[in-house]
Amino acid sequence: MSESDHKTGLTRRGLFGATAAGAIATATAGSWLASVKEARAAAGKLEKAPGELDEYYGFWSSGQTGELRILGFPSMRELMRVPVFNRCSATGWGQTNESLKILTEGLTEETKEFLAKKGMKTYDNGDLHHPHMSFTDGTYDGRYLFMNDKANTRVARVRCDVMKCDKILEIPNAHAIHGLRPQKFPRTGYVFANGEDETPIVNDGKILDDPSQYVNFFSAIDGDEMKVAWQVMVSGNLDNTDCDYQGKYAFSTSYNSEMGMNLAEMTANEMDHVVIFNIKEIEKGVANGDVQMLNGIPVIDGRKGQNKNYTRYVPIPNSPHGCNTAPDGNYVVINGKLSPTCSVIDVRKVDALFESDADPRSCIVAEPELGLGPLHTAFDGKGMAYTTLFLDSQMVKWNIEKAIKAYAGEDVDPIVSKVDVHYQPGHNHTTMGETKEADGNWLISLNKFSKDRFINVGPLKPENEQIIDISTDDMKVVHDGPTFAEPHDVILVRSDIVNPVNVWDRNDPMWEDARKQAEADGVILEDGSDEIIRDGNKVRVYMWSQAPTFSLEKFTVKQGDEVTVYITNLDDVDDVTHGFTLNNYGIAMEVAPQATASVTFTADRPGVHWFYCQWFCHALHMEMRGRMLVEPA
Ligand code: RUQ
Ligand code: CUA
Repeated sequence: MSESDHKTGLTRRGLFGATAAGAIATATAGSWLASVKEARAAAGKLEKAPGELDEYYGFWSSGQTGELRILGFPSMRELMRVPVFNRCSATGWGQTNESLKILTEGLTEETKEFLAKKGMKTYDNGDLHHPHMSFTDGTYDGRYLFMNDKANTRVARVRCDVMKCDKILEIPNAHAIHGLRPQKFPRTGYVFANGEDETPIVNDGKILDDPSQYVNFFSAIDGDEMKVAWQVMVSGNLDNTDCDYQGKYAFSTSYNSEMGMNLAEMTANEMDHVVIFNIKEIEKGVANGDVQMLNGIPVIDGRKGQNKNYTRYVPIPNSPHGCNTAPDGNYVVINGKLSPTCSVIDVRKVDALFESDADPRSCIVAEPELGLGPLHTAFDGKGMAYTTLFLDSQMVKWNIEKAIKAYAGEDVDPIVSKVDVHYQPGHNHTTMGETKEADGNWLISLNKFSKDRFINVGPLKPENEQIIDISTDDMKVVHDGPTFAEPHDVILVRSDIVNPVNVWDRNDPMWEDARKQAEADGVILEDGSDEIIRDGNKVRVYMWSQAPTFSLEKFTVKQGDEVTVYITNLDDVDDVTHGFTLNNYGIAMEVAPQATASVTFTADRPGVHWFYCQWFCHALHMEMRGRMLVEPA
């Protein structure tokens, strides 16, 4: 590519066709400078002076990185990364006994066996798409965050009091959990989770290339217990999901109602569908035993043609994707993706589908044509909807009531304005936008491509996130920020709703096992006593840390011993986190104030091995170290 090609973006045009050409056209000459100035002025509202706190928590997915990220919003300062499905070198997630318990206890026996054969205890990767907070009465309640793993069919929960993952559940029967939403009313309650990939009901290899026997599963997880409450078998695949504000229905988009196995087959039909799940009817069916038990889970048959009151299939134009309930509680917006439209379901018309066998499409009250590639919609709580247009690289603002009028035949244009975003937006989100407390302050666009937006870092580019001021009708992009793979989805939560602690509770369930073991060994974790307990070839080393020392300057074990090191951080001062890193043993863990962390390993390398604290905690942090002496066998 020549220099001039680069400047004019010809390669982009080549790659992205008309879409990129549109984006380029807007970025020319004087108008561009003027808009930069305007954007700067508006961006002032985002800035936070040193020490100034943000009004919102942003809970970000990280896609294929597998972690949850916490940002201050609107300043976009990254505050924390919470390891969930990934491994974390800083905190020891995936290595400490506490995290391994969480990462393994929710796996199916079959998966455990499969992993054990590879010498693994759990998966090392995940694909975290959709983080959502628990609800009470239609708004966030600050208890938990739930999130999916598309890669290995899991759902995880993060405790908002400590911002750590405390449960991970593999979802049996289903394959690839994609869409996920917590029940909004009366509370969470259920966490609804879509299975995206179709497979045989019993997927043990007896049925292989016979798609006519493939099904898909919709799961309702009990968010308090973190157990699958029930599943519904459906026709077609399931993409995204959301539920109503009445506690009656959940909605899932299906981009492959054809049950096709390749691109041509998957996009063959003019119409796909949304599956509507009737929660009360399904609960009744489960209670009455109208189920088959599959891997210990009651499964309702809600496939097309069952003619029971569990599900309804509403035809929707080709390949719908996002599914978003408006804060007024009346409308669910289904985003067209391949169709340039969004379909608006009126929740009040859904009863009739179940009670009177009304035409399934009778619940659709609007289908505005918005632009190319509508993926997700956000709301301001004032009757406006904001939809990402992936192919057009735009955000479109539209009026829901006007769209309804236009659908009814009135001559009104629901589209208020469009703004270019850079480039190819997927999810978007407004502040509190998926709750009844949507406040209409800010909109964020999570863009899949950054291309030439930043200095070049090689063939793998960052994604790009943009904040849009929606206080005026002509939306203004007021912030660009690169981010690593991949800002799939985000929620923006008013900061007063989230109230984490500064110091751990000594009796936290997180180290209940360590506490029990210490008790059995006659050790009291919190009184600062250190002990080395030998139990055959098992050695348990209990020590505590207080800046800038470990209670043991050395401990001795024999080559081949199975060693468990328990460390309790006796500091109870905000932000004095210690760590334990054992050199050349591949071991590191975080020990936050008043926490206990433990790690088990085999001391198969003889010699002197220093351990040190890897969290800078004190002027004498470098001196916070000790030795493990391993006697040769
Ligand atoms: S889906 S980019 Cu995994 Cu959230 Cu729409
Ligand atoms: Cu403790 Cu560094």
